[in-house]
Order: sequence, then structure tokens, then C-alpha cells
Amino acid sequence: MDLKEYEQEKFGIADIIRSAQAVETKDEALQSECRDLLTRLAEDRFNLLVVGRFSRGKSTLMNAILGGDLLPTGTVPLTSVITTVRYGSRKQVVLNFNGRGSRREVPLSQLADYVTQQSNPGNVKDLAYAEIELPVEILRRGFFFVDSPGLGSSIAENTQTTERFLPQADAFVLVTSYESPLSEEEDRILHRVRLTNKRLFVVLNKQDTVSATEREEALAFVTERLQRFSFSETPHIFSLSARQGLQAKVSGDKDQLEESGLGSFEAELLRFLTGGARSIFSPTCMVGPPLFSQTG
Ligand SMILES: Nc1nc2c(ncn2[C@@H]2O[C@H](COP(=O)(O)OP(=O)(O)OP(=O)(O)O)[C@@H](O)[C@H]2O)c(=O)[nH]1
Ligand SMILES: [Mg+2]
Repeated sequence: MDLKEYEQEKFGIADIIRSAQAVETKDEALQSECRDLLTRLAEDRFNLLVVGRFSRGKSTLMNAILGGDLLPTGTVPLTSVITTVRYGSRKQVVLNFNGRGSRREVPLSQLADYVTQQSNPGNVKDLAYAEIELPVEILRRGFFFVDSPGLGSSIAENTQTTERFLPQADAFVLVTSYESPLSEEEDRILHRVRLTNKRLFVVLNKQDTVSATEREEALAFVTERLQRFSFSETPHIFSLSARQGLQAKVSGDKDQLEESGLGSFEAELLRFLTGGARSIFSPTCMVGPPLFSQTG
């Protein structure tokens, strides 16, 4: 598809969305979804969604890739709001509220007051999403790196928040972990992703908690489960320790980074962002200094 055809296709999709808006004027949820879709079309927005059961280490993995302790993490179900991270020349957080679409800028240090179960249980503060801008090189690829509330905890609102966001994902990182690989909720995500044919990466996190034998067993189990889904392109499984990866990035310990397994995942993600997903990015986003280092 050349650029002209791509633009025409975009206009065609926008027309369909506007028609849906005109027919269902009283359905506020649908109106809001349509507004989001039109914004995404206008921005050429590409959402790489990190998803999985609660406490798998999704936020920790994003922190490891971003190279710092930015997103709140914890031992109890934690993230309660969709949190997008994208490139910006200075660090900032913009909170986007539901309803009339009001926005407020807050310092990064206050992020946890709005996106965690402890400070904003089940998202009672009614945020649509929090948007973080960071001067981190990998984000120059122009994508939105999206953290989501964990699935399957006793906090049903968190599962619902993530499920509502699924149609907006353009590619998925499914984070599962060694203590109980592939839960029922994660199986459901796999089903949904297979139907969309979108790119999927599977991360088997917390490898630091298991022996080599246990690692092999779990990997064999996940590989076999994935084969049953008959994906058109079998997803890669990345065994890693997000916690070790983050520690290694922060302390600059190359051996620990190697041991964490984070590097091969980052390399594959990068290949995808600079190759497979290229058509949706502007060419100026493709160039830039070395990746995965934090600047500013
Ligand atoms: N041992 C070990 N613990 C990890 C690893 N990654 C994350 N954790 C721990 O697992 C817990 C949950 O991590 P989070 O990153 O908050 O998990 P999450 O998936 O974002 O959780 P929710 O936001 O509740 O869905 C924290 O105590 C982390 O320190 C890892 O690689 N190894
Ligand atoms: Mg989290």
C-alpha cells in the first residue's frame, strides 16, 4: 500500500467512525471510544500494550526497558489506570480525565497518587489514562508504550479497564511468569490476539526465582500451550528477569544485564519497531542515537 492509498484508507475508516457516532448519539461509551479512535487515526498512534495477570511484573518490565524506576510497582495488585509512555524532550505527566476530557499536568513524583490501587482504588478518580513523556531513546521510534492494570485480581474494575483498552492495542507484550505460567485470563488474551492477527511477544518473567530445570519445564509448557493456538506466526517466548534487568540498567552492570535475559527481548522489540511496525511511523522517527539509553 502506498502513502496515498494509506491516506485514503484512513479517511474511509474515519467516515465509518463518524457514521457510528451520528447513529448512536446517546451512547456515551461508544461516543468516547469513537473520539479515541479518531484521535488515534489523526496521530498515527501505535499502542504497544503490556498486558497480563496482576503482579506478573508488567510495570517492572517497562521500567527495565525505560532504564529507571518510573512506573509504580508492588507486591499487591497495583496499577489501576492505563498509563501510556511516549517520547518527549522533558519528563512530564499529563492526567486525562473521563467526562469532558479535562487534562492536568503533575510532576512525575506524583504519578503514584493517580495510577495505583492504593491511591486510586479501582480508578475512583475517574482517569481515562495517564500520559508520561520521557526523553528515552527507544521511545523516539514514535510508539506509545502502554502499561495496563493486571487481569484477574479481586479488583474487577482493573480487569475491566484493561479489557476495554484491548481494541486500541496495535501490538501486545503478554507478561506471564514462572510461578504459574499462563493463567486463564492470559489464555483469553491469547485467543483475542490470535483473532486480530496482531504482533504478540510473550514474556516469561521472574526467571531469577526458578532453577534451570524448572525453567525448562515451564518453557516447554508455555511453548506447547502457544502451539495449540495455531498463530499464523508463532510468537517468541522470552524468559527473563525484569527485576534483575532493571537493577542491571540502573547500576550499569553488563554481566547482570546479560544474565537477566532482558537484552534479547529488547533486541527483538527493536527489530519490530524499526522494521515490522515501520509503516505507521514517520521516517524521522527511525533515526537517532543508540537505543535503550536514557538521556536528559
Ligand atoms: N523475583 C522477581 N520479582 C519480580 C520480577 N519482576 C517483578 N517482580 C516483582 O513482582 C511484583 C509485582 O511487580 P509489578 O511490576 O508491580 O507487577 P505488575 O504486573 O505491574 O502488577 P499489577 O500492576 O498489579 O498488574 C513486585 O514486587 C516486583 O518487584 C522479577 O523478574 N523477579
Ligand atoms: Mg503494574
